Amino acid sequence: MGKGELEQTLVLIKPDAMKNSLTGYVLAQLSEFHTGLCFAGLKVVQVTRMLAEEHYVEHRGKGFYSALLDYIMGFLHYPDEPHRRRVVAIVYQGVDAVQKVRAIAGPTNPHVARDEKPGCIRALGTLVPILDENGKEIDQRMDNLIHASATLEEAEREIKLWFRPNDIPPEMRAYETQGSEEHFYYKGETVVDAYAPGAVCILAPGDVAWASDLRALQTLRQGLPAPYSLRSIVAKYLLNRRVSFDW
Ligand code: FUP
Repeated sequence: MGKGELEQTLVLIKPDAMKNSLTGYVLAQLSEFHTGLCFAGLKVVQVTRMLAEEHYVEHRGKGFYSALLDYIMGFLHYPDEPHRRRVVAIVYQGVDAVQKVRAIAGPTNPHVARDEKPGCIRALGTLVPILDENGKEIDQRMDNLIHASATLEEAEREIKLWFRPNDIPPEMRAYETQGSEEHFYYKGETVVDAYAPGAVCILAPGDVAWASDLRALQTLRQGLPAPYSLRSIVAKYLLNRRVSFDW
């Protein structure tokens, strides 16, 4: 497989698309027949706050940030049905994967999408005003049905944020992997090498990890600064696990 053919991008089918039964429509729009792209990974995720915060880290502090987290976690579309708060996360692979998917997704703002690119997926989305405690509009939330990585760099960051290597068949992994030779446990915002009550095992000897994660974990365990935050590494290992405490 050539380098270009290994290009990957992350797509999230968000809770508004799930609620409106648009999953099949999105998959059809992005199908191999239309795009030449194929699945490298696909999973159903109940989005934790940790994952939501890391995914949208560039928007921290903005007026719509809190609403954006509630949206991707499914609270807004499924307030009374926690079991339905899910996102479908997909890694698409193939030539020009990032640009092809962005083109079919369309502009971020659904109103702009309708004006500028009728027929794109996000043209079916909507805008929701965000109000302050006095009912004054302070910002707007864009319910735009899908996320699609904007650049190759974002795609790598996002795929490593949502997917473990083992979620993707070995021949389809686009980024360097490495086998762990040690245990790594997550405990109270730190990484440690031995189990203690409340600790969660992230990696065990023999497990396959993204090489960049493993290097960062080793650095963080020594208390040194790493290029990636601990939460951006461990979030994917905490997905869909039923545990006694919340993240
Ligand atoms: P995109 O890369 O197209 O997803 O766009 P951005 O990274 O700029 O925005 C991320 C998400 O924030 C979008 F899906 C929509 C949401 N958003 C709002 O809800 N309100 C805004 O004012 C801007 C963005």
